[in-house]
Amino acid sequence: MTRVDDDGLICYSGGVFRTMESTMTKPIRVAVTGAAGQIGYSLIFSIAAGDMLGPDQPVILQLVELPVAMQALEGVGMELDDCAFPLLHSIELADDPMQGFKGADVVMLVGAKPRGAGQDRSDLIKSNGPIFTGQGEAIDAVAADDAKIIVVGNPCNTNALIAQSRAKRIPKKNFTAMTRLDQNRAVGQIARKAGVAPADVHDVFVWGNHSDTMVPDVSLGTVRTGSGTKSVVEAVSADWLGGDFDKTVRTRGKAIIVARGKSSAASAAMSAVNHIHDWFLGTGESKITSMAVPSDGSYGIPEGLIYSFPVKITAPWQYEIVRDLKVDDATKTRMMASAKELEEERAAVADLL
Ligand code: NAX
Repeated sequence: MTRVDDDGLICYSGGVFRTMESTMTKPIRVAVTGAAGQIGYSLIFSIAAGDMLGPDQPVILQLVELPVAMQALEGVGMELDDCAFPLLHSIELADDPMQGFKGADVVMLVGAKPRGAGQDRSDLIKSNGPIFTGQGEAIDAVAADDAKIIVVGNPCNTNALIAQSRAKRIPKKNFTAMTRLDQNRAVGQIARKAGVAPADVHDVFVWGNHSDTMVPDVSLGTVRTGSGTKSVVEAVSADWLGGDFDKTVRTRGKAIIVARGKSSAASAAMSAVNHIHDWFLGTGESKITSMAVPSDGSYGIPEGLIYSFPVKITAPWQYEIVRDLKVDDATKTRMMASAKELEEERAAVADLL
């Protein structure tokens, strides 16, 4: 049996008649900067495979690089072609965000310089900050009205603030930064310690800045074991949570640089995919996830800072900060220290805002 779709194409797949509904869904335009970099090289293949926006959602990839990296980007584009991803509607390459962000529904700001040897955080802010003024302006000028933005390039929270300040047309709430890698690191450590799969660990999250002042929080966390679901605190020891666990999560980025000689890439790409996936499609079995989003003043965090909170996804592309959690004094002190660090970062880039 055959059937002819609107374009006159006969659709037949794997012996099962398949309507072309999926390929007739309007493609989502995803712009990615730094697409030829380490993270980009994992990220864009995962997006094209459907990991981020779901198995029925076609995508248009709009890949943005510096002029100097365009040749490498062309090579990446050739590899994307060679994968023949069923969901990859088309690929556009650009060395200018004013072109690369045109009509983008999702903008993933990955491109930035990683921290060099001997560079401290304030040097990094000064060298990467200006990238995000231009990109914020390009988002304002040409992206979709309701574009959703994730900033991965470090210092990601403050870079998101800079881009947001230059894109007044786009709702402020749509500017987010990635702390999902920190959450995933925490989940990975707990799963390993408890002897379960990461899929059995839920509702662990992080507060604050994507830096070593972040605060991993397991107070809502659960672990599913053979003998039922327990709180994280019951499943692993409190001593370990307050000691090795906390330190490992907060300093994991540095440990990976020492071991690999390069910063995290595949895990960062996976986490960016998770961030957008959950924002669009929900958190599955978990009730919450971590996203760095504009503070609304909850928990005394100064309004406007892009701060990692536990959030609930209430509808596609809608999140709400989880309010009124009981926070113990020690955690509150650390949350405020991370907020203070973000206030200092904001002051350091005041001329860019
Ligand atoms: P790479 O140096 O491998 O790649 C960066 C790419 O960005 C390069 O190809 C470069 O040409 C491009 N680029 C630089 N400026 C650009 C601009 N203005 N427009 C477009 N492209 C531009 O770095 P990679 O390992 O991919 O890391 C990218 C960023 O992610 C870094 O800032 C890094 O610090 C940050 N990270 C953030 C993480 C997070 O959890 N938020 C974790 C991983 C990573 O450290």
